[in-house]
Amino acid sequence: MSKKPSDASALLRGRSDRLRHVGVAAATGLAAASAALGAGELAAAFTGPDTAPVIAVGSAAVDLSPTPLKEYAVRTFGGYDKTVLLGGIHLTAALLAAGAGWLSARRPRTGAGIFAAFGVLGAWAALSRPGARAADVVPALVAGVVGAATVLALSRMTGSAALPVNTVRTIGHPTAESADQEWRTGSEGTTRRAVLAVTGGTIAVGAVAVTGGRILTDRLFDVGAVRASVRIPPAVEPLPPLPPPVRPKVAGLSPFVTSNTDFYRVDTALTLPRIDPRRWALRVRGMVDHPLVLTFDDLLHEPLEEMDHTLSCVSNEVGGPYVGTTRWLGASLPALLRRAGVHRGADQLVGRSQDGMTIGTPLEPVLDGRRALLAVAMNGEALPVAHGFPCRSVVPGFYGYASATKWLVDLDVTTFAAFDPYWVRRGWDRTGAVRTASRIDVPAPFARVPAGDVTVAGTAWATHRGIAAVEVRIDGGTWQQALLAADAGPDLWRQWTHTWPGAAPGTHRIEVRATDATGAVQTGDRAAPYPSGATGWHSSVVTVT
Ligand SMILES: Nc1nc2c(c(=O)[nH]1)N[C@H]1C(S)=C(S)[C@@H](COP(=O)(O)O)O[C@H]1N2
Ligand SMILES: [Mo]
Repeated sequence: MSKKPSDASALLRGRSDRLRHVGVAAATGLAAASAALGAGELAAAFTGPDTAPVIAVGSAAVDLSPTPLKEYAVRTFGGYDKTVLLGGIHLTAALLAAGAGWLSARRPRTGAGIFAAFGVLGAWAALSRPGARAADVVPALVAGVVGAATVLALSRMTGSAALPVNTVRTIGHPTAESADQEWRTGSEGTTRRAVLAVTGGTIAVGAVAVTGGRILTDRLFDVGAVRASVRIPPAVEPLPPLPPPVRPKVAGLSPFVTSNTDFYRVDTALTLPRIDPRRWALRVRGMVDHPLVLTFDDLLHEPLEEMDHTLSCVSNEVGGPYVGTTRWLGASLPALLRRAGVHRGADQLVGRSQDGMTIGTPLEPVLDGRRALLAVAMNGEALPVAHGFPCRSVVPGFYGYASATKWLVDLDVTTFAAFDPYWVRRGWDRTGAVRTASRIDVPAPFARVPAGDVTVAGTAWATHRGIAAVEVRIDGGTWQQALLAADAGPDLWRQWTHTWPGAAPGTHRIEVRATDATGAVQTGDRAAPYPSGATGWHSSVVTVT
């Protein structure tokens, strides 16, 4: 058949028309997804925030994602890694939903089947969560059913607006003109405008349900009020305030004690575990003579101890921000373990959190006389929810992943041979001892400073060993002793200052290295955080003007 110009324009019209059909079909998929997620969020108000489909799938994704990807996420997105993950899940869901909508224009049952399948996937993800109950599958299943039903209804409606069912059945593909005409008028009384209104309306209702469901869940599962009402007794022997000389007066140097709001947060929780301390209990079990169960009240009736301590994350890059100093208050962990009666041969203490995290600490150091806590407070207030309310462990000398279980519910006295905790299963070092680290805070990287004497200042830590010396060098020259501020104890970082005399105009590199109290000099060899903590000297490039 030869094509005349009129055929070509009809063809074009047909093409743009088909595009419009694809667009509408994709929109019905989005509308079904919106309705599905809305229904899922509303259902999660009954079963808990972590059972909402996106959260359940996201949490499963976090656990399944390979270590390099997790490391990349923490490194690249820092504290926003969770936002990026949830954004990614929403975007993926939107693309899949659009595809399912497009498919359902031709094959409504297949489209519906895709939504149902995602409901089942979400239910599986919810069940895979530690401590999951059977009811936790409800939000995802509800979402799947609502999504399938919505895509069926909408595709039927669009189908009848675009192509009368009998047209399709009897003569196959209608011509562009006839389709366009039907589309405009609708053979079964459904107009295109009505289809768009229903699709848009469904998207809007779904979005409102998502927001409403989240607000409702946050209200129903809020522990802010209980937390505010918790009265934490003072320490039996309160520590004196830290002496001012621990922090040199240099603008831009980090505060010696990190405020709770500025304290770094690293964990795998997409929604914070919200634990009502009245329903909380801590079990001590495993290789012990007397397994214990302590309520929050029991814990508060223990003699409480204070401990000043610098906590750091193994994922912290050289010079990075995942380190902070705080005054913890809590019950003595070694005292509790002694009461339980630890069996000979046990060499690992595994903390389990309410959200299923497992963190293993070598047992010997926990019992070697150092202070280690079941902390209930941080800087004079009950633990913030993000930092483990109502109780977390803290053992100086170890990175957080190997000592500082937040939302702690279970302490298992065991062996390294018998159990690999969460991060160890992912290849991280099972000991988790903090490496010596030092950081330049002042001048800030790429700062411009006037020529002459330049003040350099920062912090250094070798938790539980302590810092004996800090050295600074300029442009690879000889190492100069920095001036150490007062020592607040081996479990704390130590701040330092150094005067760089007669800095000349140009670009210069400042480097720092520390020596711990055992006399070991911080290595200059660069290593990534995986698998046992970053090494290498922090440096800062500045321009002297
Ligand atoms: N339940 C739970 N506890 C956890 C983690 C976690 O993911 N879940 N992360 C650990 C890690 S890797 C670190 S560095 C510290 C961080 O504690 P913070 O968030 O209070 O600073 O918590 C530890 N405890
Ligand atoms: Mo960490």
